[in-house]
Amino acid sequence: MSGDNITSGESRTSASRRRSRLALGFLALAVVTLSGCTREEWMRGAMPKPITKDGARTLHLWQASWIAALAVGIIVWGLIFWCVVAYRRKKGDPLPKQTRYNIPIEIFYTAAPAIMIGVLFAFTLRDQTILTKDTGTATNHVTVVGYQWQWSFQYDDDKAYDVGTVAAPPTLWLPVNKRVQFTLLSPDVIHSFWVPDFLFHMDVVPGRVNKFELTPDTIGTFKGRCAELCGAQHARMIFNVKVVSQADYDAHIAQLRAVGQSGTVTTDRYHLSGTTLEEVTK
Ligand SMILES: [Cu+2]
Repeated sequence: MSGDNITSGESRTSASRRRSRLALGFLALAVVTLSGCTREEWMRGAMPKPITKDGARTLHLWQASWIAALAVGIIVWGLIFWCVVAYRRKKGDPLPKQTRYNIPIEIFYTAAPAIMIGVLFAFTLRDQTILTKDTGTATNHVTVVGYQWQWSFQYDDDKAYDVGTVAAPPTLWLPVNKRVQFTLLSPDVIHSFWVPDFLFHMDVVPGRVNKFELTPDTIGTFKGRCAELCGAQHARMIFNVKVVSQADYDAHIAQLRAVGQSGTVTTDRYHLSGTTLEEVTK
């Protein structure tokens, strides 16, 4: 008897030790995770700071969705904890009445999520329509070609271009505060043109001409990548974006022209003609 007591006592101690170790582990993880974020990053819901005039719209949609999700979460968690505490079964309590096929409740929990999704959908559709609108006000036009495994950027108004290679990723130069319209083309498979700090990306689909606009308003160098798993070297489809003053942009265009990268993009695989990619036969 006394031997059994010692064993169960020991296993209780080791179980509680395990629990406290687990709790400490979670606490350490929380500290590490939370301390990595500034207050501003928390307020943005871990989204990058937008570097375009248009990015605020995406950010607000993201923040509002989180607020709505948290409000629903608080109500649901609150109800769960209230039930757990208020209706905790006490010794000798009989099993409560079991409820099933309660039509009003079933209608409610079918309709409520449908309404929530409907609201999220409506706001998303509204913002997407605005963000992908062709406003006709762009004063800078760039044709982006995504191909296995890099990008080329043609500055349509300035008749110059940049072509990347896996060994030497390209840089897209954009003058600050100038509305730019991107035209996205692919000669092979689906890619996705993504600059995380734009808070926007769009697929680059062969046989389709996709367009979108934005106005970069923050000078700096930013990272870009392909956001669509497009094959073995997908991860090497990286590039940089430089948002610069008009003078710096003009200097870069002059530099491209000086090294012969003027006119329309021609690589060993394709030649760009308007929005058509002509295959180069070797
Ligand atoms: Cu790709």
